[in-house]
Amino acid sequence: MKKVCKMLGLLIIFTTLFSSVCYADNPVVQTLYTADPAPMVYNGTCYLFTGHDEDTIVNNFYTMNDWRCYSSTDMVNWTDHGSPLAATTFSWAKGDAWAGQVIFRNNKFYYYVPVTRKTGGYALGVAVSDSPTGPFTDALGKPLVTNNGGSDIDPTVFIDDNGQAYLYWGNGNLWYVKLNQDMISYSGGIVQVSPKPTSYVEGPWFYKQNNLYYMVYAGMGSNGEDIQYATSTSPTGPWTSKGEIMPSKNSFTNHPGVTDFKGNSYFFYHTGDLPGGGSYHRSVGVEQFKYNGDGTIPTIPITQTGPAQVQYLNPFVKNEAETICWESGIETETCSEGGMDVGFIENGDYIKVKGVDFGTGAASFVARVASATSGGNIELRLDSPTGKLVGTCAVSETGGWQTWSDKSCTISGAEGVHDLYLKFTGGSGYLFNFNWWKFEKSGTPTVVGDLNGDNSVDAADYALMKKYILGLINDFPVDNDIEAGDLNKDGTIDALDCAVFKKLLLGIV
Ligand code: FUB
Repeated sequence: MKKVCKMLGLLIIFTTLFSSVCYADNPVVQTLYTADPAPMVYNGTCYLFTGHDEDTIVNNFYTMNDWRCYSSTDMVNWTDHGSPLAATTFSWAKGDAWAGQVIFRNNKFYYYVPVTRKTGGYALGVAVSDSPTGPFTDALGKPLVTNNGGSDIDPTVFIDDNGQAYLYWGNGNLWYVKLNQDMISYSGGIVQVSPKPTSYVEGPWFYKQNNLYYMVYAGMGSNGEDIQYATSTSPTGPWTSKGEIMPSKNSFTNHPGVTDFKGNSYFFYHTGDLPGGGSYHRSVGVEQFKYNGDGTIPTIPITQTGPAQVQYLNPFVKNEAETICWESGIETETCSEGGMDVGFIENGDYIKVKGVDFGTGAASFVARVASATSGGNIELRLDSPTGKLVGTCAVSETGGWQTWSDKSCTISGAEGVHDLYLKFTGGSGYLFNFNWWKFEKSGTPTVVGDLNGDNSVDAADYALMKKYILGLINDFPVDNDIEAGDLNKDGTIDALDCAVFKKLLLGIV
């Protein structure tokens, strides 16, 4: 995967030098092949669960061992959370981590997936976790649904306004059950949808919008699977077919995932568009769309640019190195400090982070890095891998690939909104690993909690914080709102910061 992305990076640099083509943002993930997208919005973040086509294809068929999780708050920069669930989590499963979906209920996350059974045939399992990023564990120790072993794949789950949850699934035919409140059992029998939506094949995605139920699915198109949809005024049909939304591209299959996020509607799909791509090496893409006035879905073109960014990225808080819009050459891996880090960095590799708001300017940069060799440099460039150099952070040996240390450098000329390129340079071989980064602002350092800028942290600041949480004010008198108000350092100002503030005033923290 590393080599093919590097080739694509070179191709894009070449194209950019000789034309006005922008750097691509689709496919969403370039570090590995992803398929079968399943978005889920939770707590102001869009989580994207995907399947994972392995680099090495076995028996010229889908070779899929685990699922992956990514998240974004701006729909262009995606943070890699690694693998929250694998087929091996199900002791009764043989493999084949095909298309699944996650939903939140009962203060837990439920992951519905198809796998092949050790005893033969496909079945649907359900895994559960307290966190959207996992790890998920098998909720039952046995399949949730075994119906028609050849066709029990691609579960989609939806909870209606009255609390009734539905699980639809199926290849060739479409079935559903009504899930119980516990989400790991169902009542009533398995119902086969008849008639099924026109040319239904697989990959259903079930949801409701403005009192209309939507069944988006992979149908049989003229050149492999296309995405079609049907609607109904009832969660159990009958379904009225509405036609094609998107064809397949460079892959026999396509697979839909639809969600609203921060007031926009998004359509996820997969293609074979990464270098080395194809039917068994797919990659997830995303497009923004608008429903027509009558609730119908327009035809959605597959683009390289993807959606517009919904909010700029704040460089003055800790940002994970694996928060990426586009990359060339790098890979991600599990980090000893938690989450993931960026590894396998070689000379010339880079990470693009889109739409970074430096405001009135950055003065310095700090990176959390580890290196077992002589290290290298992080060049901080604006708007392209060869763009304006605003700082160079030297990374020396730290004593091991997971022995982490902070390295910093001064910054000059980073103001306003830019795409940030973290370009890695150095000798040959792997240079260093990269966990997170952060810029510091020019000027007087912000006092955390001093929201009115009077150089003290007191009840007047707490009152401002409460007004902010209640939506009565949109910012604070100080310039560096986030830095001053984000007391728990999670990148946003919310009720959690208010709680920390209260403890601060009471002298508890
Ligand atoms: O990824 C394996 C299978 O291919 C999925 O379960 C189907 O939806 C199709 O995308």
